[in-house]
Amino acid sequence: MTFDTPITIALSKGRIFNETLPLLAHAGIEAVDDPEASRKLILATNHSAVKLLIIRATDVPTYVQWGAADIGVAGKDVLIEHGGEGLYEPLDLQIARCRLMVAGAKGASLSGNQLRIATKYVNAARTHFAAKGQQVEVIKLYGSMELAPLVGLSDLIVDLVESGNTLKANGLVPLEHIMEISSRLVVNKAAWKMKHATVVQLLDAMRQAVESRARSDG
Ligand code: PRT
Ligand code: MG
Repeated sequence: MTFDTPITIALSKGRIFNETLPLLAHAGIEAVDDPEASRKLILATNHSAVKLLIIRATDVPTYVQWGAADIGVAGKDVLIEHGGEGLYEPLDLQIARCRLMVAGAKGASLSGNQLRIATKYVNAARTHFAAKGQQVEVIKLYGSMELAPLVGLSDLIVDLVESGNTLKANGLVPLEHIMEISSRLVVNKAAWKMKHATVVQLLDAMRQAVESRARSDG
């Protein structure tokens, strides 16, 4: 691919950066610096027109919404909490996969009204319990949700589960599956129009990478 139009891509460090890099490589984009080694927040790539912004996972939709980045990669969990305003979400990258679950102490009751739910995922939790016709009290936390039921802050938590080790280490068990989570490519709505050819080219190359990996995984 050639890039005549400047393109800025917002990514978070860690699993999203690591799993997005091979997909970008399929579009011919390679990072010049390693974000784990560098303190730079704007990383150059092998194309002078393409830059990577390294930001907090929860900030990715905000940068893309306001056009500070043209494109971003964000977990579906983060997109649900953000609301998706100003964004298109054209591609499921099938990376950073996990499950959003209700968890609690073994044998904890899932039914009843006025249950207290501690979570970082307030929108997703409210929607889930409302769909079951259950009135719950949602307590917003920013991390370490597993602690809440142990000290009586909440009856249950809503959190992401991958291996289940974090729950297990704190004597909790997954109780109810809410949804499968993966990361999505998001595009600023104005960039989608103004930089259409370049964005679509990049999108198609990444889609091919996702599809060929899905085929080789069976
Ligand atoms: O860490 P930071 O506060 O900077 O932000 P973040 O946690 O939002 O970012 P990051 O990079 O950790 O996660 C980015 C995205 O990866 C999330 O938005 C999810 O879409 C996705 N993802 C995939 C996960 C996990 N797997 C995951 N296991 N995000 C978080 N976790 C956490 C989970 O919250 C829990 O604390 O890992 C713990 C559970 O893991 P297991 O393996 O013990 O079950
Ligand atoms: Mg994290």
